[in-house]
Amino acid sequence: MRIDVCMRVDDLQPELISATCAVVFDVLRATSTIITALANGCSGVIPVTDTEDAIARAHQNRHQGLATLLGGERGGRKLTGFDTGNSPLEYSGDVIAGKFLILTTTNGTRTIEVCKTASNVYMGSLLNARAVARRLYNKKSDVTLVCAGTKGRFSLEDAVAAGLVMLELKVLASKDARKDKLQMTDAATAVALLAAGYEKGIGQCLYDSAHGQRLLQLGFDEDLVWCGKANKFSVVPVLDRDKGLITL
Ligand code: 3SL
Ligand code: MG
Repeated sequence: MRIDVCMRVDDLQPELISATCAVVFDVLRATSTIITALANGCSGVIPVTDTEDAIARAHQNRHQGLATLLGGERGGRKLTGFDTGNSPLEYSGDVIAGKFLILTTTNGTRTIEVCKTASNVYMGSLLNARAVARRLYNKKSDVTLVCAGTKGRFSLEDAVAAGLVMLELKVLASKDARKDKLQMTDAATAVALLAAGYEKGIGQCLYDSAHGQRLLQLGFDEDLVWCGKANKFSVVPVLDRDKGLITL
């Protein structure tokens, strides 16, 4: 199994990932939010890139009698008229269980859209890194770990989460007698080395990152604590590309 890493979504060549599984990482905060919502009983997340489309999709869902929340952010802040923002802490079980979530965010939902050409599209973050590694290792197909980045720039926290998945994959491979288990590109080796540097406290990468500092300025201190909890969940959300729906 060959593992590559795309350091920012703008570098992704959609045709090159069509034969691979893709894992989307937007640790701060879209994929952490999606993972939290689904782990707390959300019926499904519909990622939408455009705010007007998100509003229309929420109307459509409600018209069909489906319990639905409209969530999302621009500039990190909840959008006017939306039910919820993009903080994972807003999606506790009492709020989200049994409901669909229409979610639009600046980088994360765009990255999910771009990855739709992949054979399978999973959601990854620090919260579920071990579970993602297990799913990928069992599947044995080639993989592209796709870091969303922030507005076209590299984001440290996404690369560290991809690296944590790499470290977990290496643990699985070390226990497996098969030869030729992991073929890592230089990018995959780089993120593994990066994550290994944080092994004693991986959540620190959120405080070292530019977007983490921006969220602290906006008052989202608790989001950094939450998003830094490595392997809190064993769920691996997957996108149904035809329905545009993410479920477990
Ligand atoms: O860009 C995104 O998708 C968001 O996760 C960014 S924010 O953390 O909500 O600002
Ligand atoms: Mg981000």
